[in-house]
Amino acid sequence: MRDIRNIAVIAHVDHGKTTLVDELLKQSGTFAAHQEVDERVMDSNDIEKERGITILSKNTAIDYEGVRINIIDTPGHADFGGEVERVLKMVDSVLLLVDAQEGVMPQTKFVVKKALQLGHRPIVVVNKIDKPAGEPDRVVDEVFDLFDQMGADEEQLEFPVIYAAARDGYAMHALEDEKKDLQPLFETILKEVPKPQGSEDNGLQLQVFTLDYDNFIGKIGISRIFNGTISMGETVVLVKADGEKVKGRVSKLIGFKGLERIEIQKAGAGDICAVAGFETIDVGDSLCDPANPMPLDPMHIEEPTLSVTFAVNDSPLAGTEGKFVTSNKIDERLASEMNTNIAMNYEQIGEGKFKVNGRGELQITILAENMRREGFEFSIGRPEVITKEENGVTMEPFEHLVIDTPDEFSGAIIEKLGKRKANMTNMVPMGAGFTRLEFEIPARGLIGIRTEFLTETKGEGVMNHSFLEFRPYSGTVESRKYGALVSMENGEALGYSIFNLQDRGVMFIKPQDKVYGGMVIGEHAKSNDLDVNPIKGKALTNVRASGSDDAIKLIPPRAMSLENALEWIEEDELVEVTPISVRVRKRELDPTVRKRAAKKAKYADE
Ligand SMILES: Nc1nc2c(ncn2[C@@H]2O[C@H](COP(=O)(O)OP(=O)(O)OP(=O)(O)O)[C@@H](O)[C@H]2O)c(=O)[nH]1
Ligand SMILES: [Mg+2]
Repeated sequence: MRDIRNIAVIAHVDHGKTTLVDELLKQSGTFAAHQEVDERVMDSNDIEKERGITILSKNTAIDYEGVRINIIDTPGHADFGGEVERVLKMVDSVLLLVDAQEGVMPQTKFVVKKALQLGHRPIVVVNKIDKPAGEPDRVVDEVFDLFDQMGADEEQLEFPVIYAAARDGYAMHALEDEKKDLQPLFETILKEVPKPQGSEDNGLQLQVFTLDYDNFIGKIGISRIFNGTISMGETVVLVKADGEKVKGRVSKLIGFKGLERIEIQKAGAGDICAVAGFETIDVGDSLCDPANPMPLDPMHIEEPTLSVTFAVNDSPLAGTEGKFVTSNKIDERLASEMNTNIAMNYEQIGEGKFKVNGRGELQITILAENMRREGFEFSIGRPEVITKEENGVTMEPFEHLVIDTPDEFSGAIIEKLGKRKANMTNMVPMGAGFTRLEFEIPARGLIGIRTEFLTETKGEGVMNHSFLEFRPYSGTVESRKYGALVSMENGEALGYSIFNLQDRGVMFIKPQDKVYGGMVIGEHAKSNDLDVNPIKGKALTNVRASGSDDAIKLIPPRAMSLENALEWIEEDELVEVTPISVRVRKRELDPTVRKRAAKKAKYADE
C-alpha cells in the first residue's frame, strides 16, 4: 500500500487556510519550475475570487519525501459549515488554523466540535504570527480551553502546536526558531497524522464527498477509498443513501497531483480519487464490491436553519431581462444545486414557489448570485428561520455571535442587540481601543443586522456568528426602523422627481431606471411607507427660473446589491433578481389592497 496522509485544513473565516495550502503546494515542489501560480489558487470559481473567500471545499495532493499527502481546503464562513462537516469524515486528521491575533472565533468552535466528535486529534497551527499585535501564547491557551470545554480526551488535549505565517511561507515548532520554510509543518504532518486504516485486500468501500461535472464524461464523484481497490473499467455497485443499489462500470478514474487531474488505471485504500460512469451518483453515496456490498454510513450533517422563498418573477417587468424565467427552469436549477450541496434542500410550495432551506443568508445569496449570472430571473422573499417542535415546544436556532468593536460603540451595540433578544455572555478588552463582545442570539435577531452594525461602528466593527443549537422560541424581535418609499407609477424615473424626493429618505434608484407601481425606490426617513411619484416631470411654466436645471444635485443612490436588498426587506416585500437588475418591491403591488392588508395586520397585532 502507498504511504498516504489525508488531512483537512479547518478554521474560522480568513484565518489563512487557502494561503497555507498554496504555500504547501509550492514548497512541496509539486509545481514545475516555470509554472505561474495565482494567489489563493484553490479559490478557483468566480465568486470565490471576487470575494476572497472559499465556498466549496477542494482537494489537492502533494508528494513529500515519498509520501502522498491529500489536503482538503475547506471554507471558513459559517454558512458553509456543511462542507466542512462532510469533509471531516474523509480525512484522518486536521490542521486547525487560528489567527495569532483574533484567536478562537465562532467558526473555530464549530469546526473544533465537529473534528473532536469524529475523534480527530488536530494539529494546531497558530497562523499570522507576523502580526505585530499577535499573542500566540494566549491563543494556544484559548485553544486548550476550547478543547477542554468541548470534551476533548487526554490525547486530543496534547495537540501538537506549530507557529506559522502562511503568507510568508514559514512554520516553526517554537517561537524562537528560525523563520525559514514550511518543513516543520511537513514533518509534523508526516509524524502526527495517522496513516489511513483499511486495506487493499478487503472488498471495495468508497464514499463520495464532492461532486463535479464534466461536459464529456458527466457526473464525477470525488471520493475517499476506505477499503479495497478500484480500477478503470471495473463493474461495481453504487449504493445510494436510501439503500438503493445500482450496478455500473467505472468509465474514468482520475487521480490528483497538485492542481492537475490525471487519468489513472487503479487506486487503492486510503487514497482520494474521482470516479465517473455513474449518472445518479450523489454526495454521501458509496461504491462497493458487487460480491459483498457494504455501504458506508450515509452522512448526517447539521440541518438547515434558514429558509428563503424563490418564486417566478411576476413583476410588471418580468421576462424582459432574464433568459430562464419559468417555474420548470427554476425547479431544475434548484434540484441540480441540492444534488451537490447536502447542507441545503428545497421543496415546491405551490405555483412557481420554492422554499429553499440553507445555513445562512450568505449561502442563499450565493446560490441566487450564481443563478442570476447564469441568466435566471426570479424573486426572493425575506429570509425566515426554520423552527421545529420538540415535546410540544417551538424551538428556533440560536447563534453564537462575536463582535469586535471600537470601545466607544460597545454601549450602543449592546443596547441594539438587546432589542433583538441577544444575551451577552462575555466582554473583554482586546487592546488598541477595541472591545470583544460575545452573545447568544436567536438567528432571527441577526437577519438584516449587518448594514446597521457597520453604520453603527462607522465601518470599524467586525461581526461573526456560527450556529449554536435549537432553543425555545424567544418572542418577537425588533425589525427595520424605517418605512419604504413606494412608486405609484410605471415608467422611467426622472432626475427632477428624484431630486424632489431625496429629502424624504435614501433613494435606491437613479434617473432613467425603470420603475413600476409597488416598486420600492428608497428608504423612507420615517417608520411608515410612503407612496411617491418618481416619474413626475417638471411643471411647465412660462417664466424660466434662471439656472434651475443646474441646481439639481442628486445624491448618489444607495447601491442595493442582492445581499443588501435581501437584508433590507420585510415580510411584505420581495427582491426581484434578474441578470441585469436587483429591485425591491412590495409583494402586493396594488396600493389599495396593500393598505387594507397592512391595516388588518396592525389590528391583528393589537
Ligand atoms: N499577516 C498575515 N496575513 C495572512 C497570513 N496568511 C494569510 N493571510 C491573509 O489573510 C487573508 C485570508 O486568507 P485566506 O487564505 O483566503 O483565508 P481562508 O482561511 O482560506 O479564508 P476562507 O476560505 O474565506 O475561510 C488574506 O488576505 C491573506 O493574505 C499570514 O501568515 N500573515
Ligand atoms: Mg479559503
